[in-house]
Amino acid sequence: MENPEVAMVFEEIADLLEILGENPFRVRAYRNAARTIRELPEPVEQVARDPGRRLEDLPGIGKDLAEKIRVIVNTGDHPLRQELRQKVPPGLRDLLDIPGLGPKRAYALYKQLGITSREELKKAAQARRIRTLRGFGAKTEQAILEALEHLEEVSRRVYLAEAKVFADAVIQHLRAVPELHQIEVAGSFRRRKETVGDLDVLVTCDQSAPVMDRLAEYSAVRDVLVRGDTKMSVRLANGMQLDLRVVPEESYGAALQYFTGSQAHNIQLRRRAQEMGLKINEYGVFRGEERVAGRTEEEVYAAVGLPWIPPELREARGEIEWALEGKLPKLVELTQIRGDLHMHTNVTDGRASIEQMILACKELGYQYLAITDHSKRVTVAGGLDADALRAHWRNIDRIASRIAGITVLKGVELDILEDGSLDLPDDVLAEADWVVASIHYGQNQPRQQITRRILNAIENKYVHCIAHPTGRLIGKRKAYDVDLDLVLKAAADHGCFLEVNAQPSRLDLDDVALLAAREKGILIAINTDAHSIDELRFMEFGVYQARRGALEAKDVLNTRSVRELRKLLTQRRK
Ligand code: DGT
Ligand code: CA
Ligand code: CA
Ligand code: ZN
Repeated sequence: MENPEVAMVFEEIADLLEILGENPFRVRAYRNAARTIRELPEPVEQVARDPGRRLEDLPGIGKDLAEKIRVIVNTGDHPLRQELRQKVPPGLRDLLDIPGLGPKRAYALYKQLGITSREELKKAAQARRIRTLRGFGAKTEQAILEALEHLEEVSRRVYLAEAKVFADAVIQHLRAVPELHQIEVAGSFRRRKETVGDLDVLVTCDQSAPVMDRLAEYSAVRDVLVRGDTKMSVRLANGMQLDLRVVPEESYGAALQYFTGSQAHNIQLRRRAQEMGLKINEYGVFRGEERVAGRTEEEVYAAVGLPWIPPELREARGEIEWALEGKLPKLVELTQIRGDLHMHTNVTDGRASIEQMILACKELGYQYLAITDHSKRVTVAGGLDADALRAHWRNIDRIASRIAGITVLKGVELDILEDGSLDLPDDVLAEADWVVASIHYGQNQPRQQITRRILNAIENKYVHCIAHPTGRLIGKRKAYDVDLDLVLKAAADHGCFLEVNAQPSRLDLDDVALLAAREKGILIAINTDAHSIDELRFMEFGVYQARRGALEAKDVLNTRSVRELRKLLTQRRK
């Protein structure tokens, strides 16, 4: 079983317990376990089966949960989940994602109106029956309707990070077939889009039957939807569909190009081919009946007079013109990242100690890191006031001095308060090596007000960087109503850095904003905002997002050496 599948069992148990009003600590325990498993860099099943390893050594996993994990990896499920499902109608869980509807309210809707799904909720809201319930009102009813519409747009898609777990596993599984030659996942996955609708897998092989047999028997495959000679579709355990296509060797490059998309990019490419008297499709590039290219993607692009274009750029945003003019960017790569400048420790809401985070960054080969725990306003995370922060920094210095070979910057994630002021005074900020400022409260303020807040932070020379500048949570919460043009302009004018937050649900700034930032010469920090050691690995997804925004190494702050970095940080404060 893949980690997300195991995690999903615990997530469902937590949701159902919460709906039933069970002890919050018990609910929390299941959620933490789910998170631990999701973030584990190796399959939890492997840990469970290794006699030399103990599941109990994983963070947040006690004896009881370890036993449950063993049951899940052995049987694919846990009886507790089945038992809880008897008590709660299945659709009720889908109501929990709707902003403003906690488990209590979801249960009230079920008990009082018999609502058991999003669809029924929508009907009830449209019929104005929600507002008749105690504690619900017309405003809530309207908010529910709007949230439902937003969810319909984005649901049924999976975060890239989750899609990658399955894509990597399927590829590894299929590679064992001796008849298989080439294999690659095309589609939005290869373009590294933030969310993925389905996986489009292309293979070449001697015989397709053994490849398809092997896919059908894969543990993460829930159903085989269709199977033909050259195409097979399956449903994976997390609900995602996977299409497998067998293509001839001489068409592999053309198929890869076609199925990588995007559709808009392909349309532009096809138009260019037509202008040259060529035809381009998933089988190759043709002049009349003659195939002039198709074996490799490079060949296909070359046939229409273009260099190979990185998939992350294939969104019809000018990449073909760049290619023609020889101006394709040399996109930043994960190996060029020299440090991570946004992370939390267990001093606030992180899960690992200062020392553990430093050692983990060293392990990743970084030259530096910044520890940026929350400032005091973020009470839910145990944010630090001036005294506590100074003590924390002394501690960081003490611990860092014992660890050679990596530079530790004393930082803070500074809250931008509702009234536009900053959560800590300048004299405290001046003592920090690195300050990232961000918004956690008052996210629904009107455009002018929330934009003004961010501008205030940018105008303060002690603030180096704005973290997750738009605040969106993909599929869950829209961006603040912020005037991004003004923010970009101010950042450029004041030499303030902006972040790509690499959390799979954030990826904020997005690709379009990054393209604009690049035009203005704004330096971007790609940060994980890690709350545990394992989350440091999200850097990969931040880099993908930066690549989608056409960023090169020179556009990224944390590709710089520690010396250059320090110079830039000092410059900002002049
Ligand atoms: P997704 O799965 O919704 O995240 O997005 P994609 O981009 O993977 O889209 P998908 O799976 O529907 O199709 C994969 C690629 O195949 C797509 O990016 C471009 C190509 N493609 C599919 N259908 C068409 C079509 O009707 N016309 C053209 N030109 N290309 C298509
Ligand atoms: Ca797809
Ligand atoms: Ca598809
Ligand atoms: Zn943070």
